[in-house]
Amino acid sequence: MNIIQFPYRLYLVTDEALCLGRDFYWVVEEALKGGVDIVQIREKSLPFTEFVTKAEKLKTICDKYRVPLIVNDSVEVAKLVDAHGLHVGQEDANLGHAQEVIGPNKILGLSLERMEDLGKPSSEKAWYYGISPIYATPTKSDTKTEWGLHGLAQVRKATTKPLVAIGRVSLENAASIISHGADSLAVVSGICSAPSPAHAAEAYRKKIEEGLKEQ
Ligand code: TZP
Ligand code: MG
Repeated sequence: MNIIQFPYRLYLVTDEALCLGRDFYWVVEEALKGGVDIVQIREKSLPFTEFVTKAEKLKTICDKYRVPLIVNDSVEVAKLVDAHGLHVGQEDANLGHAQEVIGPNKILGLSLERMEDLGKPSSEKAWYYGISPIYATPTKSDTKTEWGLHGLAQVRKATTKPLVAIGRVSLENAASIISHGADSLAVVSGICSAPSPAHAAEAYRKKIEEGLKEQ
């Protein structure tokens, strides 16, 4: 059965360092129980073989919940573990090449860092855009535009592709980000570092429902 079905609403982006010493796979599984419906494995410093092993384990867990696993940056890892997709930034792999390597029915995500990124021919190949960052966040410091709600609304007017907001998405700002046009919220610390990742995910889902009613 096909588990690729947009729109996803709550996108967990992993960071083991933010799991407060708890078992990484437990954190992800709790988040899935709470209502995360898409997961991205994001590893910036793991050696290749460890990245592959970790992605394989996560894929098994995600498959159990019928939730797609997306790999950040590495076309090779996405291909090797038969992930459901790949997410890249502006400086990373070319999306056309990535699609050729990983296959035609794989989700391709692209981070938008500036309004001009939308006009690039390669951007058209993306299945969804990351609004990166919606708010500046300590989790990722090398970012460019802080889009804010105004920037998000501008991108919303310029494209019909799904928009995923990422960057300091909290329970306080979640509903307003959705009501300003985001289809999904991507969260790292708000779930990975929550006392209960399952309860946090449930709470984000409720905020998303609130925001959708105001769209
Ligand atoms: N890309 C843009 S902001 C960000 C990424 C990976 C990190 C978001 O982390 P947090 O903890 O949800 O603010
Ligand atoms: Mg990247």
